[in-house]
Amino acid sequence: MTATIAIQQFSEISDDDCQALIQAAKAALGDRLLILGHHYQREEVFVHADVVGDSLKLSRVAAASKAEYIVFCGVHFMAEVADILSRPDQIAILPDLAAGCSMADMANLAKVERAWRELSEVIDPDECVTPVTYINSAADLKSFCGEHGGIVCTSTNAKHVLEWSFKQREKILFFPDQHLGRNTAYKTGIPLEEMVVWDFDQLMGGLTEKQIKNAKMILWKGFCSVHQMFKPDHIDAFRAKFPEGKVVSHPESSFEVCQKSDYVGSTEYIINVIKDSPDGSRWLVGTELNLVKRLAEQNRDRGTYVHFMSPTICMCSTMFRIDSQHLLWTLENLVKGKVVNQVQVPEQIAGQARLALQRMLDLNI
Ligand code: CIZ
Ligand code: SF4
Repeated sequence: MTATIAIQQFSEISDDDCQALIQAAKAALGDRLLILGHHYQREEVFVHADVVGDSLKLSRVAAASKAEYIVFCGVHFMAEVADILSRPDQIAILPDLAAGCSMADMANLAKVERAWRELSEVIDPDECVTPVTYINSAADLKSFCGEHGGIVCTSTNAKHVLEWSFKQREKILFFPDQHLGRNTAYKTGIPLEEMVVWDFDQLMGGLTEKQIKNAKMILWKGFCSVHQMFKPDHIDAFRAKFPEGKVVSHPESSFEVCQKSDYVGSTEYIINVIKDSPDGSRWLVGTELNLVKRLAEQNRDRGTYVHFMSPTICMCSTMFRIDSQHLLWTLENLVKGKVVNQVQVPEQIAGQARLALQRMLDLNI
């Protein structure tokens, strides 16, 4: 029996050499393999993806795929979603298991269950709160939502998901990203006064009984370390220099940044807004650096300038862990019939998580 090839054997292979070897491994695996690539992925890996997109698009592709192996160039929660939505005989793989999401890690099941228990001292959450988890969360939190009549959202469909959720129950507990929750709820017409932040390190989230009873939107105190780098001052400085320029931000950015932006939306939205803009326009973009660099590259030929919002380099450092060497390592093992870095969600979690994901997919947004 052949042994698994160790990752150490790949660390010395240059990026350039990896490119040809990855192509050869892909050719050997043919349609038994599907590589999915998230927009935030670095270029040398991104180019090998069979399908690129945001987590919503990629989760739909994973669900419809016939491939035996789904290699996800993204982060851990995305590979979990691919595993949950694919058939039991399909295998989801994450080329580096350390590629997590720091925002997803800001909520965990113990803390969310504690919040639910504490809320039940003041209101009956199963009667009046829809739990909504951003797709950037561990599978057991999606399962929690499935079990409690809740749902998953992505940044592309968050508004529709919140509208659905308010039809079910009068309040929402939204985790883990307070910014996506706040920016989206505001867009659906909820005033800031009806939103509170649940500080998971404090008893009762640091809130009074009255605050909880009056709130429509209970926002988990999580955030994305990449998107929190964008500041209103960056937008002011851009507008002072380029008054004709436009600003587009991701809703994981702060409320103040989103309010100052001309457009706010998910990665797919940002890509389309810039693609559809007139030749020669100028953009300031508040989202992950690899995507902004790609947009600058793709639009340069038509005289369109794309600027990154922060003066400091900030990219998704966890996504960055998926490099050519890890992708090649994964594929060469598959060629030899060896599966490395499989992401498998236990069925007792996957069942309810699938329910919460399916409620989202059924909205057809
Ligand atoms: O949903 C996704 O893929 C993420 C993480 C961001 C976005 O807006 O696409
Ligand atoms: Fe998570 Fe932020 Fe990276 Fe997105 S950019 S995967 S939210 S750490």
